Amino acid sequence: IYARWQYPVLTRDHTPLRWRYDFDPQRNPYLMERNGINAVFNAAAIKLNGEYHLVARVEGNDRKSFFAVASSPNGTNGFQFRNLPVQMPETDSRDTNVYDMRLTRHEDGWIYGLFCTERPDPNSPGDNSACIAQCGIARTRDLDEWERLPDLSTPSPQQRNVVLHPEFIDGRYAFYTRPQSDFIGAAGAGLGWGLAGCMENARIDEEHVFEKCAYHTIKELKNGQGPAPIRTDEGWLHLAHGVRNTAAGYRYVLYLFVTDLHEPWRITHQPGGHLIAPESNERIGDVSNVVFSNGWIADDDGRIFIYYASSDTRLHVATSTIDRLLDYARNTPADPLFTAECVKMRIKQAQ
Ligand code: M1P
Repeated sequence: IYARWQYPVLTRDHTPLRWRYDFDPQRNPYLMERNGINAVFNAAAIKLNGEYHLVARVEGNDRKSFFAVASSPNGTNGFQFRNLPVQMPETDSRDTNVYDMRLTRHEDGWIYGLFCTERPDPNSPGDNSACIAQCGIARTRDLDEWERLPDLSTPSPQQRNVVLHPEFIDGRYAFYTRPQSDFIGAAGAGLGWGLAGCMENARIDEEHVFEKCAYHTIKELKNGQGPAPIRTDEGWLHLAHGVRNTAAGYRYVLYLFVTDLHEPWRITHQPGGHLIAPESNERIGDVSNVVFSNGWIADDDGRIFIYYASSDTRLHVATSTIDRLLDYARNTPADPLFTAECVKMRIKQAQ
């Protein structure tokens, strides 16, 4: 279905040495690291001016994440970070942490970056575990200069994994959301859909869940939209993550589905099970047994570059084509939800 490339495309060792070391012998006589980087993972992706660009989540040893652009001439290797990380403007309410950007080249002409902004919960002062996740919005033309816009407002108390749809729907901006009851929990919910009149003060008044979690599936506990969907002749191709709970903690896998071209909230094909699950070394990292994707690139020749991170630690690429992924979506059976049906499905195929 896809080719998994052997080596990660980005790791913490790819970050420029100057971000980590002070090379002034007066200030750093022992040449020791001053600003360690813990991980480079969950990257947005876009092809611009013939180059493949990632806006990676770079996490310092101090646990704070920031965004940094790394580019490659071919999309599968040779990614190099720009000299400096992104200086993301802030709103009046400072971001404690920002992460997991999704880039959308919108038909209005802007490139939007939607990301999670995390802040302490003002209603629980002193409780360090009480925090609020919301969707931050910024836009750019070149990935260098960013204009920050007000956060997205939705009926849900918290949001993560919000993604902007690339086209207007009924003249309005359309969003994939992930309503949450609290910071971690999205139990029983699913992927939401909502419309807003503008991006300068984006506000969704009605949010409806169109892709629900389900018992004994790969998305039993929660799910989240991956990158912005890709337009194909047969519908919008979506990548998402599904999460289930286990004795060893949460397991994150990636799955694919297709929605109608004119009604992008209506699912037309949903193959059962995962498309990508953690394998070998990918299973181990800061948050083990996780694969997560918020970036993919559809090239002009039909190739697709799927950038996925493993265990919140490093970033990989898998390559496929639109044709293969559509064939996968069309012909892989949906999850029949019952063991006996799964057996019947295999017997039918074997005969
Ligand atoms: O640790 C796994 C992932 O957890 C969160 O994703 P979700 O909100 O869907 O549970 C995010 O923090 C993500 O960055 C992280 O990779």
